[in-house]
Amino acid sequence: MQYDVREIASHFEVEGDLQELEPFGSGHINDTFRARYVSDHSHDYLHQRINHHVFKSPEKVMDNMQKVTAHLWDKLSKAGEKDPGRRCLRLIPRPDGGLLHKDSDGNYWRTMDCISGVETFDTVQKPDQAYQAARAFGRFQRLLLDFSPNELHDTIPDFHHTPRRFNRFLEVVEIDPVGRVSEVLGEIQFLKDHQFETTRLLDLHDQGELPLRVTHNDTKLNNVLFDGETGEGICVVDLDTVMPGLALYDFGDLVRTAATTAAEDEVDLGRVRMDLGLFRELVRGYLDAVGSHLEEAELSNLAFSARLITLEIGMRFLTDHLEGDIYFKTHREGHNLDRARNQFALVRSMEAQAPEMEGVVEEFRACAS
Ligand code: GN1
Ligand code: MG
Repeated sequence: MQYDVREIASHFEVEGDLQELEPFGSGHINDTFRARYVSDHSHDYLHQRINHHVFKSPEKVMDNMQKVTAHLWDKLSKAGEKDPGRRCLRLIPRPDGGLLHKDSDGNYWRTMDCISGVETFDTVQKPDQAYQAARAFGRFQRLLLDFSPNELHDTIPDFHHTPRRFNRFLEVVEIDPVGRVSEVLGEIQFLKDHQFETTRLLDLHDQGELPLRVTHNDTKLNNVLFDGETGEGICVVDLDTVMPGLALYDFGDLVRTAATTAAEDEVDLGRVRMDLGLFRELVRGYLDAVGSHLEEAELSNLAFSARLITLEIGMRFLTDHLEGDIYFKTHREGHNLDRARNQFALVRSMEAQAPEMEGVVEEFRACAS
């Protein structure tokens, strides 16, 4: 193993002796290990390396995470939740109370409880999972409605500033650092054809119609823990990017990953389709949890938000391909390009079904208000 996780783990207040250690999860940025500790009982923890090239200030990431989990924990307890530790992440400190350990190579590590008896999914296996995931993210949004976004750091500035992402993409096309531009002219044109849509949500925010909220900013399906027995979406994880943001980017990002049964890097583009039945479950779940608190412009852009964030993430994959794969982890040659093509196919499928998607939103928003 590349890291001395055993040594790293010794800096946190974990109980018992480390017995088993394995790489965990499918994230594109951080490295996560699940560790089993045994004393008179056995308990699992997660040790996670925060990628400090992406998160330039890990202390600020932890400060956000600590504040948000404390808020969620408090609200869950006050609402009578007997076991908040199943519905909210719990950070494990060092003996001096700090939440980070910097190893001898300059890597930053944190430790969390590993919630047991749960499952995660990279793709939806059945419609109820879409409903459950949306309800979990909707609940997360609802519990954070009274938490001021001003209390949080912008840990990755302009994270979902689609127009600035677009400008960066154009710069990279111009520089063509690794000589790949000529191979992807069709994909580049696809993005240029969509430029006019990239400002829509930020314009609405500037006009005062979309409020700044505390948002998750990485609402992939696999960031929801499902209870292994009941199938309920019980906990939202991966709080690295919790920041001030627009709720629509969160809803849209969930649609991107949970309204299709194809993986984000599926190369058979015939399989990459927005499934209206799954979209229906997502709208229903999200509005069940938080619909009555959303503003008019949030409700009326639910369908659009899915197209926008799918375009944005596809653009980020293509940009990374053009930069020589320096940001997202890749596992094969052309991986980022495969991902970008996949996302653009999904945008096309959403565009083809835009009226039907709007119809679904209309149907459920009547119940939400
Ligand atoms: C990254 O590492 P992971 O899978 O949690 C990325 C997200 C993208 C996602 C695409 C900090 O998330 O923004 O939507 O990949 N996280 C960061 O799958 O850039
Ligand atoms: Mg993430």
